[in-house]
Amino acid sequence: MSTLTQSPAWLALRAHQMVMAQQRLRTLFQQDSRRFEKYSLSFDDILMDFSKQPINQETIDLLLALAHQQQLKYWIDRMFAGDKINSTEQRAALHIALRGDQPVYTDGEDVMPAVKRVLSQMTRFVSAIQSGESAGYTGKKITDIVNIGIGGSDLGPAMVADALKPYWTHGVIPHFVSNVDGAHLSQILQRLDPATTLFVIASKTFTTQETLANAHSARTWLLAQGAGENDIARHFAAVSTNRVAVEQFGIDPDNMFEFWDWVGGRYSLWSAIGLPVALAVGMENFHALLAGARELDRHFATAPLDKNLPVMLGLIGIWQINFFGATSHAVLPYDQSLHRFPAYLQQLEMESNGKGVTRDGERVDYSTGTIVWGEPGTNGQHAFFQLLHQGTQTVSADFLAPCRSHYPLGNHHRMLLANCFAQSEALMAGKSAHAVRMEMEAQGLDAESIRRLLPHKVFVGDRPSTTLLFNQLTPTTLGALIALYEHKVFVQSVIWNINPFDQWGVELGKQLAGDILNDLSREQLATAHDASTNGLINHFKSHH
Ligand code: G6Q
Repeated sequence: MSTLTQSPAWLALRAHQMVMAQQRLRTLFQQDSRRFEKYSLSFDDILMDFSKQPINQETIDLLLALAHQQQLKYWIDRMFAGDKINSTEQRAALHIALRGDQPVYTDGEDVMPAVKRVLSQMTRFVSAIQSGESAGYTGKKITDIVNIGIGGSDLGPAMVADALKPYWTHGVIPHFVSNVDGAHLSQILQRLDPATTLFVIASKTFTTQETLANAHSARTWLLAQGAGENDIARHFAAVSTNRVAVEQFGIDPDNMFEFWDWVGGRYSLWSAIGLPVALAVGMENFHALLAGARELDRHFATAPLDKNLPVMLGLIGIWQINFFGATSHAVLPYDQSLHRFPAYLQQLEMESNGKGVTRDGERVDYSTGTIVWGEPGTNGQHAFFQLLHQGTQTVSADFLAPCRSHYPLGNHHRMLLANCFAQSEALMAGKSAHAVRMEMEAQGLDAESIRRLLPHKVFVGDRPSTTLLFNQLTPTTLGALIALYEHKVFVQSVIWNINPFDQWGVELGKQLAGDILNDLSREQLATAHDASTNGLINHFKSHH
């Protein structure tokens, strides 16, 4: 048994869960008219309502006791101080510095001058592209950006660029290619004019197989369309920590944007990895995104834990995962602009907290990172919500919605939000056998039909959710929302005593794919693997 699951705070929560599991959420609402006020928090224009979670004041007190026991404040301070909290890679985790305005030291050096220098370089580059001063090889203005990157070098900027589409007012359209499947790059290039296309090769290491393959194919395409070797410099930029590899690829060092090993891939959208976003929405809006995150960082670092949004969001997740046995977590944005948000969070949460050993290398005996999934509402309602309402799994859910849409269209936004609120209400309250019977009687159904149908139409309720409402999806609000989830993930990692900033599972995939690529290219049959893998390799070779 681990010290965590035997600790006083953990055992107290376990005992308390047995009490709370007997409580009906709808009864808790009936008993306390101030439940919403008591169990919701605000930060700037973000309202976080967690009153539809199975909690009372004692739950919060016990969760906070767990946070104190696990030294949450100490770990928050260490992250902000630039300590090397990513212990397996001996690195700091300083995404907060990328949007910061105060000196932050790691290895005795303030990182802020370098951060500011790259932001200034981005400003010059963005302005030159947007104004047409840096044009393509025929002298035409660049109109399309293709970001080539994968994982952390794709999901963040792709999600943000999509979410901020109303701010694409600079005549530059961003596209994102990640998959090594040739279909991804080919389908995008089919629509583009090489003379007006700029490629941004985004790779922290500049060694990732998929990204380099796509980058080489993009270059071949450009040359095949009439550009010369000397034109490459006008059409390629790179974002990386690996200057040598970027130069070897032939990218002009002036068009290389640096970042640093203290920025994790999935935490890097605030760095020059955000370049395609900045090109599409302009530097002013990119700075607004950073400012939103910076404000949330300040809140995270200074607000009391019980008033701290990321802390409470993280602790509620712990309550669900470790005490109520939630098997997954649904992210349900009622905002089409956030349609990539669940995929982005999937990486953030599952890559950060999908770990089975503690910081000290001990195997854990409790659940850590959960499965994150989701789709925008209302689409999900016509697909998987059935399982949320009546399935046998415990799934916790976050609903996210803006009060104002960027796309005012008739009554659409009211209808959207009506669905959002109705779903969380139905999940919480359910529909009792009595209510179902009354409904069917009113419809004139006979007793036999009622008896037969009744169990199918009952909703047990008590399905937990948290709702995040914000005024409008502006760059500032989006920055704050993303930072909220980044810090939520950190809070949970501290409770679980795991390192959220490494990703050995990803590294394994990179290594294995390289080995098997050699087998696929060889004449001889593969024999070095297990029978299944050899069989699959050899089948592919004979059918390719
Ligand atoms: C993120 C992960 C991973 C990484 C990609 C791309 O935290 O480390 O998703 O971002 O594997 O790596 P490169 O940016 O080095 O190409």
